[in-house]
Amino acid sequence: MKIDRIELLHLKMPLLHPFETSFGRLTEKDFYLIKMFSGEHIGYGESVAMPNPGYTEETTGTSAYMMEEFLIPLLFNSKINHPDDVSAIFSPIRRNNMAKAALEGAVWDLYSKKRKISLANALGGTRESIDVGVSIGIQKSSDDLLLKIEGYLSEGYKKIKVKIKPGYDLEPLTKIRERFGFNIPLMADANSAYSLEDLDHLKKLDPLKLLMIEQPLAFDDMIDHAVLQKQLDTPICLDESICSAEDARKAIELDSCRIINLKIGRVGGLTEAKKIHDLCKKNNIPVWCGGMLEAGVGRAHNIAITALSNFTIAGDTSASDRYWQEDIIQPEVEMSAPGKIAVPTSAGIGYKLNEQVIKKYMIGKKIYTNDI
Ligand code: OSB
Ligand code: MG
Repeated sequence: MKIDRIELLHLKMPLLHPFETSFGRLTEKDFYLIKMFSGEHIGYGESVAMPNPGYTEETTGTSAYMMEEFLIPLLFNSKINHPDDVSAIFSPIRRNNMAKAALEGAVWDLYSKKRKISLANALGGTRESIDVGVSIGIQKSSDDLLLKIEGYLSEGYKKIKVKIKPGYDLEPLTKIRERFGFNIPLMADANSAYSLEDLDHLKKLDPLKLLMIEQPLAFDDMIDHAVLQKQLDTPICLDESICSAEDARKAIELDSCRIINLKIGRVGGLTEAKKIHDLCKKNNIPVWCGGMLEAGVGRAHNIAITALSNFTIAGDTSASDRYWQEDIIQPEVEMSAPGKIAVPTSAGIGYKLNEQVIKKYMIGKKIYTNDI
């Protein structure tokens, strides 16, 4: 598969609602859309890095720099027979997983378009539709939070994930249980806001019977999470700490978590995501697909990987209209039934680009041609 040209389109899209976590507040998505040209086909990818290095070390700017300076030249200089080759091609570069995943995703899309199969099928996915939930940022008041949850439940979302931080945890979660009962699938995501010193406090979450608590401790920790898991009934789910299949293996061996949030960008691409999926399946660790407030192309990649069999818990990939006034794809991501999104069956990611919307939000464009 020869790549003729790569375009990096820099977009800034305002979020419909600001998204607040323990690491900051986001009002717009600043990202790169990748167009990869090969013969008559175009593959699409999206860089999911955030503008600031608060979630992981990468940013929109560092991912662009790594793509331009190192990853695109490596791709142009290498022979690609299968998208699985890309991780080996990128292996001289340490980490920078979101930059790698953005380009690798476009290669996977190209590959499936050339073979005229859906990306989900190319990855080995078998589901016709996926279950989806919603991740709700920190709200100004508990009333705002309860109102939002009521809306999402009525739309059919199958999992409610609430961001928490010290001082904003037991109270909102208790109010949710009081209001909606113990039957709603509820979980909390701390984005590394606690330490083992909070052990006694975190134990107070157990009676709330959360589906799981996501990444309570440090982003790069596995040992303390194992200590905490021993003391908690609530299953720990790791997000930030799992950046590779090797990380997943170690976390499983140490019993640092009982569930894994799988994000394509965080682990460096679809090939690595599939490896983690397979490893977790073998070890009876359920996975679900996390989100990075993606625009349509990233969202489409998430839907495709979620078609794999061990994605047994609803993910964070909500419909486009939860985030955007207008999305960059056609059709937009919509629920096909309450709490479900149909997995596209047409070739590649299964969505077309909406060039008009892209033009509206594009603030820059760089073109790299393969002269080799
Ligand atoms: O921790 O899962 C996270 C968004 C940005 C960075 C990190 C996270 C999130 C979310 C939102 O929780 C998920 C989404 O709706 O895309
Ligand atoms: Mg998370």
